[in-house]
Amino acid sequence: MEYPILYSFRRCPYAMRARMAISYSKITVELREISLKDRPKKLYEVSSKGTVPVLITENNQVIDESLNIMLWALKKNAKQTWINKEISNGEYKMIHINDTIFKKSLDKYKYHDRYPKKDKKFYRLECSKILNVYEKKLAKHKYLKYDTINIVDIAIFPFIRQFANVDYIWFEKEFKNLTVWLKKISQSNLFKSIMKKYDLWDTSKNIYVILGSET
Ligand SMILES: N[C@@H](CCC(=O)N[C@@H](CS)C(=O)NCC(=O)O)C(=O)O
Repeated sequence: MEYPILYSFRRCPYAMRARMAISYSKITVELREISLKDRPKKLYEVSSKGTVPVLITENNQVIDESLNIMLWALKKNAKQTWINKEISNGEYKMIHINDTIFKKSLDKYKYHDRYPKKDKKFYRLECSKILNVYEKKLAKHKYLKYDTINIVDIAIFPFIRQFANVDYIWFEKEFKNLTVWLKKISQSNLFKSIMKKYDLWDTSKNIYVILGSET
């Protein structure tokens, strides 16, 4: 039996959210763990962008955007509760803000030495403007949209995790609600299940990974 193929990199936040949706939907994929520094030619053959994650479905459809991989996985899961049939405009907008504005400021905060025009605190403040919005939302609900976990939580979580890890003590003091939210997702079986370590993909062996967990 041939399974869908997922090109992935363990620590990539986009790949993490794709793996979480696949795992949540209990889909079996052939996981191909790659090194970003030494990407296999095959990756560029399937998608010229050369980014991860990339999914090749059982019908040979190539999906090279992590959000689309999440939606593909959720559509296969009749019991999923992360979206209401389709992703809503509001959900899409929140994820888009994360992937554009927040991601840019996050990279500058993480690698502030490479962006000497401003200092680390400036980039941290830029990120915090968006995090403050989440902090307020979490004062009303357990998760970013509702009291139950939603696609927005999962799509945004790996990026907030990166932000928190730059200076966790500061993060914890500044964002109390986000700290609780982050811990809940980080400690979930779902997240643990997708962070297992795999050997790099070797063209001579296929690594079959059965992703499947409960939130
Ligand atoms: N919009 C893409 C972004 C994926 C992405 O940028 N992945 C990073 C790894 S975290 C990557 O492959 N970077 C290599 C590059 O940009 O050449 C998605 O959501 O899948």
